[in-house]
Amino acid sequence: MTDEVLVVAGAVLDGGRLLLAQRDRPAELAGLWELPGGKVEPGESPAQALVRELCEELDVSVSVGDSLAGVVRPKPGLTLVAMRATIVSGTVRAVEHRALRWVDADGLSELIQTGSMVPNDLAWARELMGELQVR
Ligand code: DCM
Repeated sequence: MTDEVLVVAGAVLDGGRLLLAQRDRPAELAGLWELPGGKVEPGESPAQALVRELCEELDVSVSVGDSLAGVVRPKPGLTLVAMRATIVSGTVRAVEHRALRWVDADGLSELIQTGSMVPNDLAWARELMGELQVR
């Protein structure tokens, strides 16, 4: 179906910390934190889309690794997946987001508990918590 939307988000981990981005839009999500990413365009693989999106949103080049287990289907026609990504060049900056933040397990836990995560991203946030905690 042509109206199926696939969104790919990046789990950027570096030195035991996870990169989160604070949304600026739409109003109902503004201020909440997410794994940065966006829609897979026709003809792109999810990995290609993630490289493009993180270049546009964070101004860095990344290499894409494996997918996280969680697949989120918040409504018919919308599927979200997350893939691991490693920065290969550049320094992240918030091009499209309100702010960026590197969190450890405690920082992520606090954002989850205070309802500060984009709801769709909670599946991955909980999955990533485990990895941040074992370090
Ligand atoms: N989205 C999400 N979590 C993310 C990235 C995106 O829930 N980490 C959702 C928000 C929008 C859609 O995917 O409904 C498209 O994202 P964007 O507006 O960033 O292109």
